[in-house]
Amino acid sequence: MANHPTEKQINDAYSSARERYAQLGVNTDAALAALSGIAISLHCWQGDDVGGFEAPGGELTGGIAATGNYPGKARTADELRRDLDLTYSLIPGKHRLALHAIYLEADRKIERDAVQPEHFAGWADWAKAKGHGLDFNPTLFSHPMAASGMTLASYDAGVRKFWIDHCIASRKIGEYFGKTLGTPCVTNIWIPDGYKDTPVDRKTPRALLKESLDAILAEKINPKYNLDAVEGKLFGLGAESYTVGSHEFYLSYAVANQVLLCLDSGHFHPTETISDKISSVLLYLDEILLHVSRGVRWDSDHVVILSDDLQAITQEVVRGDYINRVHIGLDFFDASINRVAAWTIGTRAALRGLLMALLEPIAQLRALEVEGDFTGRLALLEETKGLPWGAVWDYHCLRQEVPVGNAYMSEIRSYEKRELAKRA
Ligand code: RNT
Ligand code: ZN
Repeated sequence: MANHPTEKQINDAYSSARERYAQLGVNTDAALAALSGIAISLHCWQGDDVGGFEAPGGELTGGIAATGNYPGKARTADELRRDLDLTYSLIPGKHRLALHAIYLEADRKIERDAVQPEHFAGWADWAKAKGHGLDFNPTLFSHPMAASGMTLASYDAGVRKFWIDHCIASRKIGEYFGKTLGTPCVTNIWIPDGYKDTPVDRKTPRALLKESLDAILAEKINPKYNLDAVEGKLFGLGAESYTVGSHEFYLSYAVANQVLLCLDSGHFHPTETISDKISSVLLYLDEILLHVSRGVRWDSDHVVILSDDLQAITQEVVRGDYINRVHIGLDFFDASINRVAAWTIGTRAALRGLLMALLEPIAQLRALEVEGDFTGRLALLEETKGLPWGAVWDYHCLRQEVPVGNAYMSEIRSYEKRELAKRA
């Protein structure tokens, strides 16, 4: 197709980009080698609007919402895996998948507190065959036991016990994934608990949540197989006034118990960024999990794009030398566009952000900063935005045998006709 570059054009553009970067002391080959080693955890729930495959499937609750009704959402695990296979084939590198407990496979109804590794054997077999690591999330929403809006922080001991058992069962599934695939599974706990209106007791639900988490994490699991993470947030739909698992709650909990903290970019005040938190948190924790998302005016979970916010996150990960300590997961769900395209665009954006960060003339920037030459620092930072990083990205895609530019759209369009259109 005439509107995509030829191999020669890509190679030529790369050679001149490589020279340009070398003038600034940046080795583009080393940057690409580093990028190739980063596995992003794609979130399964973009593929079906956080529906899952429980029988019977329920309505999405918990104060999160997928809006839109673009045709073709996956109705079964096999359909979801086919969609994911196409997605991974359009993204350079080897990447992971984050599952939620509601994506189990069973021929009868399995209660959440009874989920077992066997219900995820189909996923583990697939992941093993395709070379993906797996991550996991217990699902504490879209369920009658979460109807009150409270789960692990409920005043009802029976409700708490049910969800504690679900989370314990989830950690065992994480352990199974880690053992089967030879790469640790990050099992991330997020709960929706909160109040729509101002409570008079902010203390007791938090004390109950702490007690529940202690019970869930009581059994030690080898971190070679499973790593536990906890995810806080500011508010949810219907829980505007009080969220039990706030940032301060989980930051404290993670530090005190040395579990991973999950920072979701949509879970803070709109002008507050997670990029500024990474270097603080990693002084006190070995590892963290990110949920890279894009809130538009609120925690809306739009598809990740190459925004300033994303670049600030990737810069922090790279500049801080944190690549091996930060698990990068995605968390968005847009049902108004093609779901395979949503994954592809969002993941490619995250990788492009990482590449831009890996290509920074960081030695020079640091020297300017240490010298106190903030004028020079600003000038060079602005200059880097116009450097030919796009030529390096195209070359990377070519070498990794994935579509260059938005040529991935023609594959997605033909898949849409061939497969998605048949899903009524
Ligand atoms: C919700 C949290 C959580 C969910 C997923 C589906 O606000 O971000 O991570 O998006 O578990
Ligand atoms: Zn999240």
